[in-house]
Amino acid sequence: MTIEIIPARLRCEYLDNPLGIDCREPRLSWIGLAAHPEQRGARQTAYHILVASDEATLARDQGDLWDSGKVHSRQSQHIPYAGRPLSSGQACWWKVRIWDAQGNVSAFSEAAHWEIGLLEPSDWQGQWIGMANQVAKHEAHGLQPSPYLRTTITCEKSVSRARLYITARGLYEAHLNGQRVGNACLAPGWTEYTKRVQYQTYDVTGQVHQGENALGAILGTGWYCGHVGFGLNGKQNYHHYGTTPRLLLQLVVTYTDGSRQAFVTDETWKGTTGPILYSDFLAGEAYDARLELGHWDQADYNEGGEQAWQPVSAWEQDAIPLVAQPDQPIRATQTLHPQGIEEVSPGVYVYDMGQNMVGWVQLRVRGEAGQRVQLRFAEMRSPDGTIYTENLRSARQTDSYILKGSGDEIFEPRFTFHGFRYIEVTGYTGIPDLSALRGCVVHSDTPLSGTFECSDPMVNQLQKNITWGQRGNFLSIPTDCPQRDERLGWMGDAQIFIRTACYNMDVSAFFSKWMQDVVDAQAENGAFGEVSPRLLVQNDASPAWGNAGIIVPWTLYQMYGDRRVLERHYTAMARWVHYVREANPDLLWVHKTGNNYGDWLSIDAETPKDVLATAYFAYDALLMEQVAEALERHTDAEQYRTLYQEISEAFCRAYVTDDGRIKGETQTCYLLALRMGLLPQALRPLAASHLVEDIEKKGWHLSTGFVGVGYLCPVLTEAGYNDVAYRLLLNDTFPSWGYSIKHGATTIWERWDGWTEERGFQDVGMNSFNHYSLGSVGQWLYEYVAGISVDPQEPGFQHILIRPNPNPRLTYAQAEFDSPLGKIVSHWQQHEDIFILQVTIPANSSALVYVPREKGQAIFEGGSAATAAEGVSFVRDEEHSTVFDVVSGSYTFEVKKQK
Ligand code: RAM
Repeated sequence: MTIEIIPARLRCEYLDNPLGIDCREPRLSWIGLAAHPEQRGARQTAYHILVASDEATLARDQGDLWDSGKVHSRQSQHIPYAGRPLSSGQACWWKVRIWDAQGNVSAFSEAAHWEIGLLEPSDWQGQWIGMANQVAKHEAHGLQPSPYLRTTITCEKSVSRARLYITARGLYEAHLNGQRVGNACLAPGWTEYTKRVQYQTYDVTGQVHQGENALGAILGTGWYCGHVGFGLNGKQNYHHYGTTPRLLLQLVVTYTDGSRQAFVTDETWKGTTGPILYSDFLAGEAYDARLELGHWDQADYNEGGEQAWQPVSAWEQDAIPLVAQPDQPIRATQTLHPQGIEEVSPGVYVYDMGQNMVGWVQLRVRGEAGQRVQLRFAEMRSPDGTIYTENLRSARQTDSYILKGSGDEIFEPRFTFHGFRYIEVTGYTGIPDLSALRGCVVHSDTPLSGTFECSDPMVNQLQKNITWGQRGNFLSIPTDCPQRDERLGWMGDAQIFIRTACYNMDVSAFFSKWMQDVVDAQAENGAFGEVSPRLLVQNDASPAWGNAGIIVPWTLYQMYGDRRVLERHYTAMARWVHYVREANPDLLWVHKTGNNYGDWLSIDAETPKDVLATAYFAYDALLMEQVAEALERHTDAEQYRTLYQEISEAFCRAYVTDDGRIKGETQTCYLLALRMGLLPQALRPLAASHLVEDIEKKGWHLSTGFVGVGYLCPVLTEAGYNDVAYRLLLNDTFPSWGYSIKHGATTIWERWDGWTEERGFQDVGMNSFNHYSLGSVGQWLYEYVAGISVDPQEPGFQHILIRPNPNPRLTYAQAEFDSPLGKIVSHWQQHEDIFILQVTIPANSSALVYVPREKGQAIFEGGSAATAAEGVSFVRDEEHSTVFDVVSGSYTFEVKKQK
């Protein structure tokens, strides 16, 4: 017999071969691939994991750290390491083999590995260092020069392995022997710095050698002490956590004789300032190439040279824990080339990247020493073609480069990022052409995991805009916007968008990391924040914002099967619900409502705040019941169930009439009540019809804000108004997604009316053109149009629902999604006389497939009656579809329409 399933894509804690993790029982995952693509029903029945302390041992099929033995299980995700205790720096090599349903065993997979970081505070032997006095002396308006720090070290023996553990309060870029270390940007990333600071681990074996080596770093201010958030009304929006940046690192070298030596930051290091006059998130970077420090990061450098290097300031370590970064670093992931260039006035050039993007540009220029080129960044242009910067508020988003006059010069900033489509270039000698600039796209490097496409070009542009919005705003944390003086981790935005985000990219590690920030921002009284980390906006959270603390872990559990995230944060989640409940004994959420944003930025449709809040309170209870069940806390589950029922009843008594009208009568009122299941069965169709009446009254337009928009199309489809959902999707008159696209949007706007034909730009006080919230319709495209979703009873796509909802306005729609178990495909197309649905279900999973058909239409699969097809079993007929149970594999269902 030949094997049916083989293991692939080995991951540890969601990452490929992570270095320096600080989890003592990391979870191991793989996917099973069907050995033969045409095969159906491939599944795993057992696994065997080996973990060894080095590659050679593993190659001999020995697991000196852990040999799981043969374990009868279909589980391939999140299997906790259960071998010998792991200590700091331990390398772990692993592989797995699996058994299929026939009892055949696969070969062992390729080897994968992970490595433990520095687990104990005492592992860190160095001191924090910086150039406090020197940089503070030069600071103006919160902008300070970047310190360059260096030392030389001597490795006495030949090197077999070297690891650099490094972090900063601020940002760092590490250098070793003339080379930059790694390709992470804006490291160590943002956390609630008062509670934890992340570090990174780099394999620098190839960069360190026997003899003298130079070790150094450049520091930036970043979230720690640079500008972040509002600078409105002269408010100081820098020095949030400290005043000058600091570095802490430890280079651990293992010699070929097995001995080890650690080199650390301490008061023997030297520092100076150099060409980076400042590099700040909001202000941008100013760089004077004439002040470059030559080969400062090499061993033979003369510290007494042009720029005097001075002793650093040093500080002992404190009690704030250092933690390994658990998610993908921020990286420059792609390069965009400008699409156009225009001289808008003499010497003022405006470049168009063709895409509203986040990151920076690389400038190529030639000229004389001392000449200054300035780059200003903007999302939009004014009618006269000049860049429109009013919506940036106090963020200057300006880079400047002073030439050293040495032929071709290339400038790329280090510790800033901008949100922009247009770049204004001034001070360029000669006439710049398109090759003078290239755009570097920068974001947390979450791998793409999904695609959606259909026959309507506008919808395809919408999908692109949603993905670009996600890309640009996922920078260490989910931010609201990347351009103006804000860029904060708004909770409401994140919760409404997370499901869409999960389809587009693998955000498992990213959101697991952020959930810790959310809990770190939780107050003593149990309240989550409006933003996490809790910066500038200090008050406790609003309805629909604080609820992110429940919705985010719940979604991670659903989408990735991550039970540990629920376990870890269960107490925090329960404390939040308790906080709301204590303050609202009547079960209508009217007290402790924070800034009470309501259905933020809706269009002439003010949803009563208490209605929205109470619906979310009920939703908390509903989700907590399911969380408690998942964790087998049955008594808690029972209590949350009761709470949910009681809130629903209170909601109905207070806000719902006998004919299903809801106080406020906005679209969002109905959406919330329907989505959160608050109405008695009999009132649901009535409420849905009131919802549709309102849409019709508005000329078939939506009026929802940040909150309601996420439920709009899903609720309509579920309630039997799929056609109305499509109508809203395909609309291009105001307000609609299509309206912004018709006017050239390449990202999702913060406001439906960010720009309108009648009034032009909205209020400059708050008008971002790159905000993902209104893009939460992406969930509906994947789950309802293409029809891929997880069976809530079997999280992590162990069981899949394929339930497309076609509409005559599209001839095809197709989604692919790299689920935790492998690729899922749903692709439908319809022609005059036939509807075809192609489905792929990954090995080790199974699905219920809802094939749309009208009464009397026959369904075929692979040419014969579907009921007779291999791997397919008939479940039931519904009014508009037939439901089949299918095992893993690829299927083509055809429904022939009667003429
Ligand atoms: C603004 C932004 C943000 C939103 C808050 C309430 O700052 O629109 O996205 O969450 O308001």
